[in-house]
Amino acid sequence: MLGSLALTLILLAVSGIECDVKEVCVGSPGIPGTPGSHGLPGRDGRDGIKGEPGPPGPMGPPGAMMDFPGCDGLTGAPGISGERGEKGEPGERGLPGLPAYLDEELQTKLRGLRHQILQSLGVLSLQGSMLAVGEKVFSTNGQSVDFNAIRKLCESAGGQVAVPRSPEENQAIASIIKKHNTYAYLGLAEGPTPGDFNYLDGTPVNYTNWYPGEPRGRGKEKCVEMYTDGQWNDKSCLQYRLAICEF
Ligand code: MAN
Ligand code: CA
Repeated sequence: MLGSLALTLILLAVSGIECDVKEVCVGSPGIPGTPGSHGLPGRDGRDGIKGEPGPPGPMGPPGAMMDFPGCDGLTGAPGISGERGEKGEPGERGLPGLPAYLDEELQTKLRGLRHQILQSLGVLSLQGSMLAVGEKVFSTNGQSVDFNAIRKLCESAGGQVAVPRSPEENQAIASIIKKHNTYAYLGLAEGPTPGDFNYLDGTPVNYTNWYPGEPRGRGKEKCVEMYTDGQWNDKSCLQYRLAICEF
C-alpha cells in the first residue's frame, strides 16, 4: 500500500503543478457564490428628540358666539371711604328726665353694680391679690422684673407703679414685699439733678422714707427700691424687683 505523501506527489506530478513537498500550495480563487437572501428587519430604534414647534396656523373663521356679550366680571374692590360729612343741627330738646334718686330703674341698676363690685373686692381680698388702703388698691402678680417691665405691666393693667404717699401706704407696700421676701421698685425716678426724685408724672416727691445715708447714687441710680423693712434706696433700674401696681 502506498503512503499518503507518495500519493500526493504522484497526483501533483500528473497535474503538472510543481512544488516542494514542504511548501503550502495556493490554488486559484473560485467564483463568488450568489448573495444570501435579505435578513429580517431590525427592531425599532428609540424615540428621537422633540422637534421645534410648528408655525402658527391660519386665523379661524369668526365664531358665532362673538355676537353675544360675555357674562359679568367679578365685583371690584370697594373704593376708599368718602370725607366725613358736616355735623348736623342739634335735635329738639327732649322732655325733662326724672332726678336720678327718683329713677327706680337707674337705682336698681346701681344697687346691682354695687353688689357685684363688693363681691369682686371680697373675693380678691380673700385671695390676698389686692390690698386696699384708703382710696388706693395695691396688687402684685408675684413676679420680679426690671423697672421698665413693671411700668409697662402696671400701665397695661390700667394702673401705675406703686408709690407710697403716706406712712400708711408705705406700710401696705412693705407688707406685700415682706410676704414675697424680696425688694420692689417704687413709682419714682431721679430727675436731671442728682438726688432729686419725682413721681412718674414728673411732679416732685413729697413723702419719702429713705434708708439712712440714701440716696447716695449721685445720678447713677435713677430708680428707687423698697427694702423688706419699708425703707428706700436709690438703685439701678435694671435689677429684677417685685412688680407692685396701684389702682
Ligand atoms: C449698694 C447699692 C446702693 C446702695 C449701697 C448701700 O452699693 O445697693 O444702691 O446705696 O449698696 O451700701
Ligand atoms: Ca443707693
